[in-house]
Amino acid sequence: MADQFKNFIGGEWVAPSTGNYFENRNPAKQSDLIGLFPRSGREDVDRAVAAAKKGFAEWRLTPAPARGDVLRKVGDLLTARKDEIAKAATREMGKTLQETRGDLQEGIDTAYYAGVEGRRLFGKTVPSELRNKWAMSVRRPIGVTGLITPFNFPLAIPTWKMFPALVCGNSVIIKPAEDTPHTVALLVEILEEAGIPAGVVNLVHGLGEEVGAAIVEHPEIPVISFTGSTETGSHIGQVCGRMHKRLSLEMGGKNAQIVMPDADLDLAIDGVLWGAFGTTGQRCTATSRLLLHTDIHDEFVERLIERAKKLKLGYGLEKDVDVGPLIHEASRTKVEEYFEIGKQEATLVLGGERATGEGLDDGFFVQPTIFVDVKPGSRLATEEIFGPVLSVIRFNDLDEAIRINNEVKYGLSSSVYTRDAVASFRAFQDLDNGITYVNAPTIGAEAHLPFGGVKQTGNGHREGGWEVYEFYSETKVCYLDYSGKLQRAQIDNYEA
Ligand code: UN1
Repeated sequence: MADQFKNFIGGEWVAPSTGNYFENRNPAKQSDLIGLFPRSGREDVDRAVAAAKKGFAEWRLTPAPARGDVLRKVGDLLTARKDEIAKAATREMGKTLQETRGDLQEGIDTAYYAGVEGRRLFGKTVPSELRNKWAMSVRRPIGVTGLITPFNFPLAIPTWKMFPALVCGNSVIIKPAEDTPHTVALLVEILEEAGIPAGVVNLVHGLGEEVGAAIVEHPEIPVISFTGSTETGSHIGQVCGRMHKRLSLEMGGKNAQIVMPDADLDLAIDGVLWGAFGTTGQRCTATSRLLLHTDIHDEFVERLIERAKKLKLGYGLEKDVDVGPLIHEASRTKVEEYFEIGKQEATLVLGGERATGEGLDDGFFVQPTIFVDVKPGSRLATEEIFGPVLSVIRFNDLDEAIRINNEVKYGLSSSVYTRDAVASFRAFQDLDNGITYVNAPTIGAEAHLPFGGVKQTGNGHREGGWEVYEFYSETKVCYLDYSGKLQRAQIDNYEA
């Protein structure tokens, strides 16, 4: 009998009101059943909201440095259980142990960063226009936050949302992706162990269209943060717009690595292998386009294929595995559709098929795939695939590369390999992305810097970094007039 997991509401592990559960299986070995997780309903979300409102009433009054101390403890506990949690994440998510350890490290960094931030949730003190009047701003918590997280970074992304929300004094209802519920349950267990008061963190498992929708539509959850597909994000945006909710969206990407003729080609090859095929391409920051200067194009492609051929596919807990499976059947079907689209639109030089053989037949494996002669504007060059598919595009000069980079609807990250300072600074200035790397791949965000994209990647907010603390708190301005008389702003100061 498989383990049956529970929701965490009001400080207790409870069964779903629906009595229903869904199966969570290992994407590398479908026969490995990880457990049964609650397929919760609206009633469970209502219960979580009631608990989170109670939790908030107390937590908002807990001094921010004390809230931060809880998160520093969370960082310690996560560090102590790093191996165990990372293994559980690899088992249900599929990426290699090295990658899930990195994913967790980002969560640990976020915990310590948030912990310190509790000691400096700064407002501003500003001179008033008037005599004997004091003016300042402070940061206030908002209330219950609804956090909806994806499968691909099952550790880092929930922490990016939960920890700043908590340090700012809000309470949390988190709904993890149905593919990675176990990892997030472990995170919540650690928050409980660190002493987070009852009701401050609540976990409701379930499906997006059921629990996710109930959270987004709930009138008593004023803040929503979502990372996932552009399609779902657009729908959430409409609901939150109608209900005047504060919303942070982090959605798709079609990120390019640009290689200039003066680049260190070995370094650029290392970068694209990690950017395109790490996490099996299932990152919003995945390198899905490789823009090669015509002078180095042919040599680069040849060397890249040689290296990519050597990538070892398999179960992420096994030794020397480089690339794990896709997350589920629907994802593999989608990637296979792009194999066919690519074969029509461009020239296939590597992969393009399902991966079979020893250790692969029980999971959702596909071959790392490279297309060349990809035309800017084609489906392969513009649509997010979320799989290990790299599209190579040739260019003649930096202006053209910048133009190609910018002609997709997404704008998360970009990367340029060059030794030229002018090209680097032009890239920083002209590439339409939230993040640009020089001589590093399109992935590599650090927890204390703002993460997010422009155009249809997001809605202007950032995760991580200092900016996220503004998202999870409200600015309140406080004036104190000690002049003892009525002072009329804009009248008495200028016209008296
Ligand atoms: C994502 O791609 O979905 O370096 C998030 C990065 C990661 C986070 C990526 N730490 O970009």
